[in-house]
Amino acid sequence: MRKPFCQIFIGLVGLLTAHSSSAAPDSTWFRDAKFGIFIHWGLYSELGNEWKGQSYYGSGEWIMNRAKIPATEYAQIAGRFNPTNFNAQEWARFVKESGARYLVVTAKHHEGFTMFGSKASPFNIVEATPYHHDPMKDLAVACRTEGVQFGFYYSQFLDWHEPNGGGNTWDFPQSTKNYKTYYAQKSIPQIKELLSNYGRLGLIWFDMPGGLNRDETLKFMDEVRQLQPDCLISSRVGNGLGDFRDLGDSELPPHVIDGTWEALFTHNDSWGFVKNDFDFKSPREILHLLASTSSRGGNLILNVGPDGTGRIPETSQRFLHEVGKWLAINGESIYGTTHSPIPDQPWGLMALKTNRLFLHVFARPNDGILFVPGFSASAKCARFLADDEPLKTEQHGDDLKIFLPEELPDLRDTVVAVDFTGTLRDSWRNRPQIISRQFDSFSVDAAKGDPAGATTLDSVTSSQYFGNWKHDTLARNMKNAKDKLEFSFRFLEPGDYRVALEYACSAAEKSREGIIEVGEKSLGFQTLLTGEYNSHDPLLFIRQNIGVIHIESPGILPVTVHPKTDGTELFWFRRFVIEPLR
Ligand code: JFZ
Repeated sequence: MRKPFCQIFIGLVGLLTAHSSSAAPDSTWFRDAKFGIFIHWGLYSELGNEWKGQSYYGSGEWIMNRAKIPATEYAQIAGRFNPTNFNAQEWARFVKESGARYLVVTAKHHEGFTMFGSKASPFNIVEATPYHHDPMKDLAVACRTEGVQFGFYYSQFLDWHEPNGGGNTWDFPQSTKNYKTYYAQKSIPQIKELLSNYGRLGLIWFDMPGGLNRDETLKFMDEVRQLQPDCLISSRVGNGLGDFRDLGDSELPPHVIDGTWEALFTHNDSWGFVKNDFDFKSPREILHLLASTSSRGGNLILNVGPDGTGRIPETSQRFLHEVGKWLAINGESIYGTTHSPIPDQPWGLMALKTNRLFLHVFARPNDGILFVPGFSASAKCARFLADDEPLKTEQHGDDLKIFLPEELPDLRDTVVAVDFTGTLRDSWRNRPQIISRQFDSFSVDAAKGDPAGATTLDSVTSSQYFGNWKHDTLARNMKNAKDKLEFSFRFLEPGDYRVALEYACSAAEKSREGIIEVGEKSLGFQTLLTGEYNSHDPLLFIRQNIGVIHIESPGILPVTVHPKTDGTELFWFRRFVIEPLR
């Protein structure tokens, strides 16, 4: 009796696995890599956000859409696209020396032009430009030589060149479009070319899904799986699918996120090359982004935009070289780590590797004492990664103190490695926020609070230049007195502290009364106008000093903010700023 049942069962499993080649591939290499470089490169790189004598600001790869350039006129740019400064070895070495472990390059962006040779459309770099060469072939080889994982970005739905592609309604009316035709004739054939002609790909980065339902997306993914079962697929394939999750552009999550994910930032304020954009993030800012994403359990992919000749901006080269030098010394604290069991501290943040906790010290406390709360294991030894110098430690229960010298090896991010025995309990949430006299100012973000009543914590998107998105986690919907945001603050030292609030407030909310309770003490305030919210404009915040509190003795105090009376929304609350007064 048993045997036939077993056979039926095995037969069923066999059927299921044969039907679907969509088994998720192993993403270990990606999770361990932690740092990737993104390159946006296309015909838009030739324009640099200038069209007919006019300068545009913000994401340069959108110029065709913003200037509503007719597809036939835009296509003529290809006739002068000749990237003679492109050097695949140099690009691959740049990625390698930045300390990044993977490269993602735009094979086709929304403009519809492919940076690789394609039989599916003549609108490609080999056929339509004087360059007559496939740079992606060289790049794939160069990356493999350097040991860098290689992947393509491919805009699978938006294609402003094609009548049936998504997005271009200035040339091709919506009513005439047939997306199925576009997928069948260009998108899927080109994806097959990418997966067939460039060797093994680490990943394929789809973007801006459209036109497909869940089943169709699964079928679409299957096309990839069949050609390269190990190739990871980004979540922007759509319908909640994909092998790793991409956050919103320039979004850093306030908490640990489980699973495999990637935060994406660009080095200046555009993805594609922009002539007038010199707003580059400093090496320090990049290092902080990298440590922050590792600490929350994810990857950082940082974009650079080469110009139309194939040159990566000199500032990007220099600053990423600095990042690479730091990683050569401190890489152990990034690669292969898992999220920190302990949340961000006033001095910096942490990441974990089995029995070693890495402390990224962004700022030295003025008394040189690094305070690590929630250290539930036993610390054995602590040292700088930079010079192996052992550091004195003291542990009282879950409080660990590490004594730093006067000078730190790296003012941007000094890494302290702490070896321990036992287990570090995961205590990211509901930890008291440390406030002391060790710094001049302490920020406590709304995201660290617990909403009560109708209060919600929301990621609110706003924009500076076009496509330069900003994200803030804000406490909202605090309308009635019982709609609160609750924190606990741990004051390490007695003294006077100023409490300030940072928030946005529209006309409807203006002049509402609110209360901050710190232990027994209560501070009243009235909201001030900052302006109306519009996702395509910057969201402005005010920092309002509320008052001074006197702390008699060290300890943990509950801190709550809420409206004084029932009514309209109080404000959109971003953070507390606490300053020890001297
Ligand atoms: C897309 C592109 O439109 C843009 O040009 C660039 O390539 C960027 C990396 O990706 O823009 C997006 C896509 C998704 C979100 C935001 C911008 N999102 O989910 O927040």
